[in-house]
Amino acid sequence: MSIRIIDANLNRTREGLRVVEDIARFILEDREITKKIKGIRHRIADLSPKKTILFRDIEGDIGRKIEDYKKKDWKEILKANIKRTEEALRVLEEFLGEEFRKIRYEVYGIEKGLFKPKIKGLYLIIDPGLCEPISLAKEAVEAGVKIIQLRDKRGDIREFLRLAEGIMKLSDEICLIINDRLDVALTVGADGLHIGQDDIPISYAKRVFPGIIGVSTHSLDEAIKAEEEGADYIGLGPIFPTETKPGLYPIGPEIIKEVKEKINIPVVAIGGITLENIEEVKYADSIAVLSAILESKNIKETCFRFIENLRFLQKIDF
Ligand code: TZP
Ligand code: MG
Repeated sequence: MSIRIIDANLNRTREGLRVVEDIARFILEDREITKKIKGIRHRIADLSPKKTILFRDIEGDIGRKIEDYKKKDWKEILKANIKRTEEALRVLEEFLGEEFRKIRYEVYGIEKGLFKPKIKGLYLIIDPGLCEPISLAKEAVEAGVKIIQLRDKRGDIREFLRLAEGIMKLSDEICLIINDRLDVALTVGADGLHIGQDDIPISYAKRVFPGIIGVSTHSLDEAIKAEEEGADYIGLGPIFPTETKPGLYPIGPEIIKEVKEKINIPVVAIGGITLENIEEVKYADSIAVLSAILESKNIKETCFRFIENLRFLQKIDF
């Protein structure tokens, strides 16, 4: 009886989506994806035939088995549940039609978004010319830092590769972004590449690099252009005066809101950001910090305070 198939697959879909939604909401803190999944759950409820439960026969289900519980991490749980949802939607499509095909394709899109690194919260830039990079990265990761950009202007590729791999090994939770060097980003399989206005153009980098690409911008026009050219996020700054990149005119925090209104990709505010002025950059999706962390006495504590302040200032609500 097909009604039992429909009942089983509606349950699989709802359960799978609920797990994915909670991971998007509480672990990834991705407001947009959470909203999308919630919308899909409601549409499925509207499309579901009523009272399929009357035909449910748990005892008589020949496929029922009790599996041993195996502990998994959230990424495995996410993968398993998204697959379970897609498979169940495929079955519902066969029995209930077209609408479920549409939903299945939407879930494929959501799946891609879920595994794409998120540019959000604190974005730490590590410059090995200014610190001992691996131990600093280790402390940062322990404090909960999720995005690290490695920026090595010294020109020694072997050293750059060694450091990039060293940071990657610290945790598979971090999104590692390589500054300038496409060859290093590709070789180590970094999550992202960050380029300036005079580096390799985005369109060329995109031909070979599968990860996210960020571009430094200093004005609204550059920000709009970067999005049009396919950047996944922009760095916007220097917001405040900074000695880390002298010679660039500070553009002030007011521009952040203006840029946010004009583009849809994440905006990373950069330049002279400290725990004292962080509130002024709260409209950015993420803030990039170099000296305020690299020069602090207690790296872990400072990272932690940046993360906590940002969480407070950017209030996550659903
Ligand atoms: N690009 C614009 S400002 C800047 C870069 C790389 C330096 C940011 O460093 P700090 O020390 O946080 O001001
Ligand atoms: Mg550069």
